[in-house]
Amino acid sequence: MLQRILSLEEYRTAYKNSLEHSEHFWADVADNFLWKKKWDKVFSGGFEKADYKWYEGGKLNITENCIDRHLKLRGNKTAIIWEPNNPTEKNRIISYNELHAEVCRLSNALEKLGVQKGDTVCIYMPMIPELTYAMLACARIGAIHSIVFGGFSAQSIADRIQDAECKWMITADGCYRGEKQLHLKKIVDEALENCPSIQKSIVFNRSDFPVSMKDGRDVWAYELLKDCSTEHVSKEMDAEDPLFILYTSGSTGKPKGVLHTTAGYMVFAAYTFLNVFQYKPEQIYWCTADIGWITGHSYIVYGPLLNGATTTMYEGVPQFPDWGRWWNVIDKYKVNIFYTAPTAIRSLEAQGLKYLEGKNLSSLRVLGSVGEPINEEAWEWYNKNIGKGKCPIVDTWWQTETGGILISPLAGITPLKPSYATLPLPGVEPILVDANGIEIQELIAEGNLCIRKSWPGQARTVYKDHERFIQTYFKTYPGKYFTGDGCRRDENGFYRITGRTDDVIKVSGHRIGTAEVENAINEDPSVVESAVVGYSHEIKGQAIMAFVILKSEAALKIKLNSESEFLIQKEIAGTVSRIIGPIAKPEKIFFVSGLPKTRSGKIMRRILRKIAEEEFDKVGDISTLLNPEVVEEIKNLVSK
Ligand code: 7RM
Repeated sequence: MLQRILSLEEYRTAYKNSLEHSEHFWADVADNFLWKKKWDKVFSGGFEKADYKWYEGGKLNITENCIDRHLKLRGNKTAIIWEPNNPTEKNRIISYNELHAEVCRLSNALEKLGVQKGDTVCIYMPMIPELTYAMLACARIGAIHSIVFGGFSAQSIADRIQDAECKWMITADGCYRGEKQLHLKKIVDEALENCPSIQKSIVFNRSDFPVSMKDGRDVWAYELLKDCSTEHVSKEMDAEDPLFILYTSGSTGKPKGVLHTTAGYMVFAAYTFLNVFQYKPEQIYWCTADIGWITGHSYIVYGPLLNGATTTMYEGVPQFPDWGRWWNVIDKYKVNIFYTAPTAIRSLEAQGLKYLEGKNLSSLRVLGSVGEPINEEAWEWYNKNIGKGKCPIVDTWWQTETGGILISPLAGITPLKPSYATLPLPGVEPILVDANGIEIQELIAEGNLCIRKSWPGQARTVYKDHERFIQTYFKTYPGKYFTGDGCRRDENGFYRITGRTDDVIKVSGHRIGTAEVENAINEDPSVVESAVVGYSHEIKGQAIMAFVILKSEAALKIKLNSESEFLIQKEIAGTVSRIIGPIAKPEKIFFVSGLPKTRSGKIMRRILRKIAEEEFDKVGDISTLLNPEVVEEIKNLVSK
């Protein structure tokens, strides 16, 4: 098995070694996996053409590493603990043996249907074990999974299916989230109306909601699985064969299909999980993310299973049936490692301490944070009330594109500093560059965060758009990977991520592009044009503020009847929800007569951002704008 870094001294040695003998370092890490054939070359290529490859010539199947290799010693060990939305419903405990049987069965079923190596499979599923089986079955037969988060709309699913030309769909009839019932199959049916590339849609049964099955297209999973064997010979994959696509928002245009490949992602997910959380055999691990996001891919499924860990999957929401639910779950399963997002920590903090009463959290050893900067107050609250001052908090910085954690403390091994992601993992070399792209040599510095050299978990491309991949990540600062984040470095060389410097916002840790939201708002029949920015929000970290120019009829309605203002705001929020999903709904919508624009017609979001933060004195020089007068109008609206 993989070796953990066990002391600060070992960390320093490993770090130095990883930079000086990079290929040797990553070969050593990769040696701990099951290969059908070892690689010929550890690394090749570079950033210029973004043609880097890891472990080329290697042959493997990631699911053998996630499952089969554990069976001999740990077949009866729990792989997945599944906690249902409703605490009165029975939970499910799935051993590695059972996981193996289920994944094999589904692999056989998919092959029986005709799913082939290299096919793209869209998965739109609730947080149930079958979602994990579906991803792993795809990986086992060499199909590329493209998971769409359950909170996205029919239109978003359709966009993603079309972009990836998915041939297959895996979904469920419905699911439960808190008090809500979600009719997933209905949403998928709507999406598939515009997706002729889909040949079959496999439907798992999770709810008792009535669904209509389309003849020739829809198949019940239980029918398909009925006589499939629980043994399956996995496909031999090349190291650089695609493993999955995951769509993520950027500053411009539609979400990008970030592509990860097999061996590099595997090595990196496993290595980071083990070292950051310092996972020890028999520990119970729980990450509260949804598998529809990268955090769920890497740190609910692949990272933990590759290490033979017990990973917890919770179907519901933190406030159901009340805000004590997560503490009950920790108590119930004696969770040792708990990984969540700052936005959740702040929501829980806001409930006061009463929900913690009577909950035994003494099993906790390590706490984690991910998705957005964690403010000091939330860090301290988490440390004191959840970790009882005894659990290191790993503030893990990474991205969909990085595949796994790049900067983070190693729990109990490297030092902590509240609100700092602290030090890079061995094998990762962060650098700060100034606005001109010059690397900042001073130790204490602030700048744009870049990474100097490739690491195995790095995304390989944007699916079917390599040019966009190069443009987005490697052109701003030639020769470096640009993260899109601003960052500070202190006297110890610790990194503090300050947030995105582009038009990407993190709302409750969910990544959303302002351009997507604007496009959705502009689809609304009442709207002429809009501009969207993020602003600080006490609980969500960031929230969405929209400035909208209405068509004259709609504007007139508001003039005549002030109630219509609220109705039109609701309508626009509804439009965004329908087109993207509820997570992209603007928190605040202001109707304006114009948007601040340059003489060439470009919207000055920088000005809107300052106004949204109510930093009116930092708006700067507006005299060169086409329409400086709107700035005053917008300031007045926002400050009201
Ligand atoms: C894992 C994930 C990536 C963006 C990234 C940052 C922000 C993530 C932290 C963080 C400060 C952290 N992937 N971010 N983790 N900022 N501290 N520990 O979130 O692709 O959805 O988003 O998230 O801005 O660029 S993501």
